[in-house]
Amino acid sequence: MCKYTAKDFKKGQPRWCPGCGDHFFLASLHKAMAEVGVAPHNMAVISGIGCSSRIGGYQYCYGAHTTHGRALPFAQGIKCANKDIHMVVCSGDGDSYAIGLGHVLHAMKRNMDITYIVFDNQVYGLTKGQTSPMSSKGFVTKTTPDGNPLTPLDAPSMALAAGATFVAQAYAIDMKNMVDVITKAVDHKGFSYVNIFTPCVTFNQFNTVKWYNGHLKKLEDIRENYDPHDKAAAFHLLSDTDSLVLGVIYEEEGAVPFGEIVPSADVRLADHVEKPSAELFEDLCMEFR
Ligand SMILES: Cc1ncc(C[n+]2csc(CCOP(=O)(O)OP(=O)(O)O)c2C)c(N)n1
Ligand code: SF4
Ligand SMILES: [Mg+2]
Repeated sequence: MCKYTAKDFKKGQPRWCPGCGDHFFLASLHKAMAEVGVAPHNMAVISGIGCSSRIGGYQYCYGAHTTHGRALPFAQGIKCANKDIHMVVCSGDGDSYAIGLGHVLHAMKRNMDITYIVFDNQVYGLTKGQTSPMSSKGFVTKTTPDGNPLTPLDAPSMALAAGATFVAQAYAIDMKNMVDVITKAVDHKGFSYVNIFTPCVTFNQFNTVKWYNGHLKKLEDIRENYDPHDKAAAFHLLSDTDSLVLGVIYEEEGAVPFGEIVPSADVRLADHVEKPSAELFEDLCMEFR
């Protein structure tokens, strides 16, 4: 069996600001995929729109940089065509929790075998610093010049309530912990959701590295003998920590993925479609040149 390394997934030069947390996540994703033993040709990274969503172009595997808030519908369609592909969906906090939220809730409930990563920098980065649903109360941005009057959305509790079967959080700067969390998420059978705190060093001077170091708590430091299969304990943990906790918060035991609930979806549509002739395929390609 061929063993892949993180280097096999590397492609291109990321165009993120120096010091952006997204650089750390990218390196960790490649490490985690190599650890799980996925071949690049069996993996797809689908993203929405945002600084974070540029990630779709930075690895050697299948991928698509889709439209704002719509990465999950694309990814679920691809999973229907090829259920065997390892699917990683990457999105920003604006992409996921603002314009894309309806899709997020239904995807969590549907439980397709997809790993869903949200780069949560608590701001709209690509459009130069507007308030997002995850922005901290008091954060001064171009859209809230007197400070954000609202408290951030409690995304992990929302995920639990929506029926997500794997809920975790990580911090981009703590790469060791992040690789561990992503590896577990990819191993999970069903929809695995990971919210990653990642500093936006250019447009978020509120949630700085210093702020994260002072606010984020590691699960193992605050709970002894924590049972991630206990949903009530997961809700309590999130409530006790204002959801600023890192680690695997919940994993449903014996979760049944969508393909087993709906057996007709457990096929590869790609095996059931007539393949176009070489001439027709060439004609089609010409249309898009
Ligand atoms: C339909 C639509 N509405 C708005 C936009 C403008 N837009 C592009 S990215 C973005 C928000 C990005 O924020 P986030 O998802 O948090 O990603 P980040 O850049 O912070 O990584 C917005 C509003 C768009 N591209 N398409
Ligand atoms: S603007 Fe913020 S999120 Fe975007 S690349 Fe720069 S630091 Fe990263
Ligand atoms: Mg953002």
